[in-house]
Amino acid sequence: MDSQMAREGSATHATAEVVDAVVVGAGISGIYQLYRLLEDGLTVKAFEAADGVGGVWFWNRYPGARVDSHFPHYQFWFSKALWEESNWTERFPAQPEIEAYFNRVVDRFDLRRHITFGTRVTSAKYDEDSATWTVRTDQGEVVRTRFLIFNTGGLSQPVTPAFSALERFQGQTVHTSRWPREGVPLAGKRVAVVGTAATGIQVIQTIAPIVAQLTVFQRTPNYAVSMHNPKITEDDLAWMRSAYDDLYPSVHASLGGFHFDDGDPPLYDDLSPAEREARLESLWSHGDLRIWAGTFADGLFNPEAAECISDFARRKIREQVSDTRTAEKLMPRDHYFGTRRVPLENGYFRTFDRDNVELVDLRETPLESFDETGAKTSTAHYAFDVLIFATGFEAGTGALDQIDIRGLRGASLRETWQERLRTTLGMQVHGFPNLFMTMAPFAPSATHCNVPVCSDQQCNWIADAIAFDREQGKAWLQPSRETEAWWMATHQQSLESHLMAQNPASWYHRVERDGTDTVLGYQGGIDEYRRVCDELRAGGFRGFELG
Ligand code: NA7
Repeated sequence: MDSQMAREGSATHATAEVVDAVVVGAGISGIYQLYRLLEDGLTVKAFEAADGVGGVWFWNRYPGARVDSHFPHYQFWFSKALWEESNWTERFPAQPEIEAYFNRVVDRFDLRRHITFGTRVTSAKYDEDSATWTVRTDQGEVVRTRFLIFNTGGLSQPVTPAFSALERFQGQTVHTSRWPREGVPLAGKRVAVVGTAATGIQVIQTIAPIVAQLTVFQRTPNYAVSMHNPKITEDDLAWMRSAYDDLYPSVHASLGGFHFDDGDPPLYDDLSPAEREARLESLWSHGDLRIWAGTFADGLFNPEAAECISDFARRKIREQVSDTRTAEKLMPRDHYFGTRRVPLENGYFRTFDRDNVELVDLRETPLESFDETGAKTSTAHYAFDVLIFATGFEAGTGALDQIDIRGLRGASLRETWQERLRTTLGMQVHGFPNLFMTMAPFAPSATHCNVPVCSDQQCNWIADAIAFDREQGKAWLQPSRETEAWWMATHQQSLESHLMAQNPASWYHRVERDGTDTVLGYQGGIDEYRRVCDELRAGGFRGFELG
C-alpha cells in the first residue's frame, strides 16, 4: 500500500458509513437483491445512478419500448402476494407500465428509503485486513461494506459508434437508452435511425407513421417474429393469480425462463417436410418467443434444422413487404434464426411499404461521414433533423468497466477481464472476495433468459452465499481458482456444436485480446445452471474459499 492509499484508507475508516451490504443498481435485480438482503436482517445501502427505479425500464423510454417476454412471465417471482395484486393491461407491456410496476413494488415493500438515487458508484476497493470493501460515489459518499453486489445489468452502458465527423451534425442526436423523460419532438420531422435490432425495430415501427421522413440505416438484417399482443382481460388476471404455484417451478426449470404448453420439441429428422411446416406455422401463430428454441430439439445445433426455421422466417418477411428488392435487403442470409437475439415485431416489416420510409443497406453503401445536415454513404447524401442511435450496449461488462474495482492485492477487475473474461457462474470472480454480480457473463442471464426468472435465482443464490458465510462466522467467501477454471470449461462445453458459437458477431459474443471469440451466455439452460448452483450451495459452497 503506498502512503497516499494508506492516508486515504485511514480517513475512510474514520468517516465512512459501515453497512453489511451495498447493492449497486435499482433495476429488476437490484430491487429484489435489496429486498432479500433486508429480509435476511442485513443493513443494506443501495445506490442508483438514475433518479428513479427500473434500470433498463427507467433509461429506455424511447417510443415503442416494450418487453418481448409475454404475460405473465415478466414480473417479480419472490412474492405470491404481489402476484395476486398485480395488474397488467397488455400481453407484452410497454415501458410506462413496467416502470410504474417497479415503482409500485418498491413502495409496497418500503424499499425506496434504502436507495440513494442520482448517485453513481465510481470505485470499490477491497481491504484484506478488515475484509471490507470501500465504495465511493460521484457524490462524494464513502461507504464501507462487507458484501458488495453489482446489480448493474448486462445491457446498461450504451454504445454510439465513432462515425466520421459526427460532431458536425447540427440536428438533435439521441441514443434510445438515454431517451429524455420529456421526449423528443419527432412529429413532422425528418428522422434517421441507425440500428435495426430489437430496439431499432421497436422505434422504427412506432415513429414511422408520425415523422415526415424516416431513413433507416441497416447493417445486419434481423429475423423477427410477428408479435401477438392482445389486451389482458379480467379472466387472464384471474388465471394468473391462480397459476403462480404451477408456474414458479415450471419457469425455473425451463430453458429460457418461460412456461409453454407445447411439450418437448421433436428432432428435425423425426418430422416430414409437411409436419415441419405445420409445426412452424403453429408456433409462429402464438406471436411470442416459443418458436426460438421450441421448434426442433436440434434447431440450434443441426444446420439443416436451423436453415429450415430460417427459411420459414425469411418467407414471413417476404410476405409482408411489397417491394422485392427491399424485402431481399431485410432478409438475413448470414446467420441462422435464433443465433442472434430474436426480437418480436409489430408492423416493422410492413413499415417499409410506407412512402415516407427508406431503407439504406449499409452493406451495399457504407456510411462514410456526417455533416451539418445529415450523413453521406458511398453513393448518396441523406438529410435529416433528428438522428436516433439504436446501436446497443457494451454487453456483459459495460457497467462494471466504468467502475474502478480493486480486489486482492489491488488487482483491477477491468484489467483482469481485459486479459481474459472469466467468472464463476457469472456471479463471482476469483480474487474479488465478497463481490457478487447478476446478469454478468457466463450465466444464462448474460444472453438468454426471461430476466425476472434468472435474476430471482441469482439474487437468491447470492443472498444464500452471504448467509452461509455469516453463519460460518467467516469474513469472506470467493470461488477458488480451480472452481473458476472448472466453470469456464463447463461454459465452453455448453457451446459445443451450438450454432451460436459459429455465427457472426452480435452482442452475444466477445472477442478476446488474442482474437478468440467467446459467447457471453451459458447455453446449458437455466435448469442445468440452477442445478449446478443448488448443488454447490447444498454442498456447503464446495469449491469456494472462506476466511
Ligand atoms: P443490439 O442488439 O446490439 O443492436 C444494435 C444495432 O445497431 C444493430 O442493428 C447493429 O448492427 C447496429 N449498429 C451497431 N453499430 C453500428 C454501426 N457502426 N453502423 C451501423 N449499424 C450499427 O442493441 P439493441 O438495443 O437493439 O438490443 C439490445 C438488447 O436489449 C436486445 O437484444 C434485447 O435483449 C434488449 P449489427 O447487427 O452490429 O450489424
